[in-house]
Amino acid sequence: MDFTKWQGCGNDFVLVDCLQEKIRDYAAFARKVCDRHYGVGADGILVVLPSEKADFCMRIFNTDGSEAEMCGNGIRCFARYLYDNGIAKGTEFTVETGAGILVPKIVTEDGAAKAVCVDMGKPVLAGDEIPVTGFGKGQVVSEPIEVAGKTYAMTCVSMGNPHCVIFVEDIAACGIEHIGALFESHERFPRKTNTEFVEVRDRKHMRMRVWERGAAITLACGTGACATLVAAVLNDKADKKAEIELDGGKLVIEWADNGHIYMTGPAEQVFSGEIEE
Ligand code: ZDR
Repeated sequence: MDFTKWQGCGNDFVLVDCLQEKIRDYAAFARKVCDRHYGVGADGILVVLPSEKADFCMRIFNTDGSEAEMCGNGIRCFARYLYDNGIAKGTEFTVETGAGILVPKIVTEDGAAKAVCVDMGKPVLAGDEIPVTGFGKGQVVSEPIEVAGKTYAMTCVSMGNPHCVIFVEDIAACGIEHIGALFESHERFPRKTNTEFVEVRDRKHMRMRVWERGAAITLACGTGACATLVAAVLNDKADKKAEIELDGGKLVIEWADNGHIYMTGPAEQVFSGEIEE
């Protein structure tokens, strides 16, 4: 089957266009192709499918085969694939995801795609919808969570997928490689969680590292950057528009007056290939 390999801020994906191809077992295929030694190597797979409710439908599977509701870096790659190959009509279209119908817009310069700005919808803040146990319908803002004998202050946000944001003084010393997995499967998170460790530089700049559910440390996380901006605003640490610096690049995130989050950043095709399922 034909595939293309993409990256957005170094968060990388194998994209299969299932308007043309067919994958029999998504989970097994994701585990196989995402493997960096025995496969193509990626943080997840993106699948293009037809939709009855929107122009297209996107599904995403993590390296461990689990399905995520949404993927911020992924949807920019997904959108650029459709635009660059003339599959989408125009620069703006609708995509059905596990986080509802989202609207990516290709930002062009002299007709060529430069970046993608995605209307990511409204963040979900009710504890039981994120989901985080113990807060009912209330928000989870700077609440204590104990991990490896230490108490952290967590702020939780769903962008369709669950995020737990932890503000730290020194990101280099936060120990993400040891504690990330403990947050991911903490009993507070019935569907597990993505966790962002964030150092606030000033009200318009933050530095973030992510431990992704089902994929471990990755170079970037689009939905995680959106969750970070929301968490920083809720804790009065940042303005409603800020630049978030990830290991693999920068994203601009805005929480607009209509309540929607807009994420702008790059998406690039790296190569194309063919693989057997
Ligand atoms: C974090 C992510 N890469 C993005 O850019 O939003 C999404 C990947 C899915 C994530 N690992 C999850 O929610 O399981």
